[in-house]
Amino acid sequence: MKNHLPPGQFETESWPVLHQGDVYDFNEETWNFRLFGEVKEEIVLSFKEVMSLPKTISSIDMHCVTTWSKFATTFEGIKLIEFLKYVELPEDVNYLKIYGYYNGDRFGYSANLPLDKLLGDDALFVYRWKDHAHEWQDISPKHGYPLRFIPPASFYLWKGSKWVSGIQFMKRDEAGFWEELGYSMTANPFKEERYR
Ligand SMILES: Nc1nc2c(c(=O)[nH]1)N[C@H]1C(S)=C(S)[C@@H](COP(=O)(O)O)O[C@H]1N2
Ligand SMILES: [Mo]
Repeated sequence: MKNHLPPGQFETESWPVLHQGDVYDFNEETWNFRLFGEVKEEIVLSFKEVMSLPKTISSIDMHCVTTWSKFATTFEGIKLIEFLKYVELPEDVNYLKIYGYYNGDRFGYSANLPLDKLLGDDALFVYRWKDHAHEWQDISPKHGYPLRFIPPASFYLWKGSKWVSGIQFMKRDEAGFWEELGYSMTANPFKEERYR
């Protein structure tokens, strides 16, 4: 796969850390993953249940809206579609919000995304990574331990919630944390969709 730098971005070898608020302190006893919103029945999965889902290894480019891009980090994680097997969705559910921790609230951060762009190997809830300079290792607390979302490279990285807590299924597109503050709903780096 050829590396492709979106307009206004520069390549970095390092993996910068960027988020609002404090770092989530993982506790397996209280951790769970909720599937809710426009679903026939809400589901709550335990850490063990989530970690027993089938694994996928995938190399994904990351593009942060603050202009750094990191190419081809290899992640191990769980595809979004693995979670779809747990819920029955009405036909007109086309959007979702992926939630994550923010300052004491496990659902304080969120990002909205269109469901049809998240059906591949490059929409991953990840827990391990490596790259050409690093061996396989756990996602660190600052990068989202124990589980964080990495969106396909056709979305800026703010769509990748760290310390994930659940997925809300929606019939209409609704703004998440940064989108409410003026960032793009669609967030395609190749079209430079930074703000709205
Ligand atoms: N829970 C949570 N997830 C978050 C954020 C945040 O503030 N809180 N920031 C987002 C932004 S703006 C970016 S660029 C990426 C950065 O991920 P990284 O620190 O692993 O590079 O995380 C995203 N996920
Ligand atoms: Mo960001």
